[in-house]
Amino acid sequence: MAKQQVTVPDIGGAEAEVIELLVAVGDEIELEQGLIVLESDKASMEIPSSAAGVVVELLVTEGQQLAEGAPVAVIETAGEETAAPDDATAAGDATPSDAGGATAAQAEQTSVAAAPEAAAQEGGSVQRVPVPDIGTDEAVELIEVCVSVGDSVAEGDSLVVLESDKASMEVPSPFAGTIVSISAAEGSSVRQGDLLLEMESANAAGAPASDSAATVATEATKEGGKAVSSPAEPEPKAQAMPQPEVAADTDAGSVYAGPAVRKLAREFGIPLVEVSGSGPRGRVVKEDLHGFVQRRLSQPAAAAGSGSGIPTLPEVDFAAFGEVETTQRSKLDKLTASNMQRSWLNVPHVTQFDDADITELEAFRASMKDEAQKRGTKLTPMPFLLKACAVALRDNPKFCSSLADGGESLVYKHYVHIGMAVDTPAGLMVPVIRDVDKKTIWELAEEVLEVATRARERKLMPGDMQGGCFTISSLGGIGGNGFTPIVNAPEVGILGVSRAAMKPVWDGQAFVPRKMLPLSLSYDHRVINGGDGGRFLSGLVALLGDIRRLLM
Ligand code: CAO
Repeated sequence: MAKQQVTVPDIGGAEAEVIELLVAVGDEIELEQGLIVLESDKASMEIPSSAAGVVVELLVTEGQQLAEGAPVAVIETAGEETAAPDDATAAGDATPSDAGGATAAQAEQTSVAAAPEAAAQEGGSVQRVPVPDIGTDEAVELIEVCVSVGDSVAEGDSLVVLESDKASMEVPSPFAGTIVSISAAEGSSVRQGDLLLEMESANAAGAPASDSAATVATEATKEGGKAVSSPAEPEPKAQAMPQPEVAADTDAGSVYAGPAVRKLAREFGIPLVEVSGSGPRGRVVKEDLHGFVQRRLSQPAAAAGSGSGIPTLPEVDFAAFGEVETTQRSKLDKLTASNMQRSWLNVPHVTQFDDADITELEAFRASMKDEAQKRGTKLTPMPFLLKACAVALRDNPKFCSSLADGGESLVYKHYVHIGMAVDTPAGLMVPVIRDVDKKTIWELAEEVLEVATRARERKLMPGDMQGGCFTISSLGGIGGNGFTPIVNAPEVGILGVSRAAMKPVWDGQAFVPRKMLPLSLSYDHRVINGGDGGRFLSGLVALLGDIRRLLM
């Protein structure tokens, strides 16, 4: 075990305030993990650890003013004890390999690479503006392009904002002029020397207004082998990464926040301007982002009209009004509830009603009772309903379709698979009877019995409940004279069947007793209009009124 002290790197001479402690004693940290955030009147920066290990001492407190070389923390590492690192290795972006000659070489390059380069153009006033010295060889993200082609900018105006995981920085315009072209794209990775944009100088001679501004980071000195700029200098905005400006995100330009917080906010799509800062001088800290997200997540429950726009129902303490018992809902119940809600919310429903005169059908059905018994089956109205629907679907193919491509197209199914709602002790299930159009009434009668039994015994397989084109929900055996079924999306239609009853029907001369079957047809009004619905339902009524038509 060895102990290593982390000190404040070169921060350009001035003192800076500790505005945030990012670690606590006992924390296990990684190499380059931020320890504290320092902030001057010009920039905020994270001071990273120069070692991986455990924080055994934290030598600073919030609000303290620190200068270069001040001890920050002691890290216990797994390796051998080493002397306190020099400023360069403790600096924000400085890994040991950055120190010494390599970084000095970078600094050398800076004055060349960051300088606007005269483009080989007629008149010579168009200048190329590259990425200045950003104190690292690594690529950084270009998070914002602050200008557009044609914009007139003054010297020092922000052109782009760059950000690493440690700092964000503006790159200011090296001279006054007009933006001619922009090469860099938001979200791209750039390195020192990469072309950002081209500008036409406002200066008649076509030269940069001032060398110091033009070269952006050319004031960099080589202290400890590391390029730094002096914050005391009025002009340079973009400096080596240890001295980033608090990013001037246009939306969040006035927001006071450090780079890590800005990065986190961007990752979560949090508009920083809407976050109130609880840090020193109103600075937005990570906890403010957490609080913002938590508040946003809880808003739909609290505020009507927010989120999806559907106000949630308030929780009620029913026990306050009398004795209650709470039971857990089955998975099936909850699944049905969620499917129902999804369909109800997504599908614009219309329900049409009609009564089918099934007097003759019922007479026929009664006449077949013995034969059904001999066949070991039961002939309820359901097989006739299935068959009639299959014919109605054939005659009205839109009812056998589904929306696709987000509503751009309709898929017409050339098969007739009909779902049948089954009331089971475990909840509602909808097994699908396949190729109804190809089966006889006897075959359908057997299958209705068989799938209803399997549903009630919970022996249906998932595949038995898939692939339906249309659904029949019959409450005829239970009761009621009408209801509005919910479309089983992505199907577009569902038939509700209520209990048949004898009713007086006017035959033109007198009221005659007829067995009338109440039908309700719900459909997706995005696909089916009232005319389609009317044709389907009256066709169905005609088929059930005279079952010889099923043969046609
Ligand atoms: N009018 C009058 N009587 C009817 C009828 C109707 N519309 N439909 C069925 N009946 C009669 C049957 O003929 C049978 O009488 P008998 O025993 O005298 O022959 C009795 O009612 C019971 O029929 P059934 O319900 O067992 O059989 P079925 O083929 O008509 O229906 C099934 C099968 C599985 C659809 C049904 O049992 C069922 O579960 N229905 C509930 C569907 C449901 O829950 N829908 C709501 C979904 S949304 O919440």
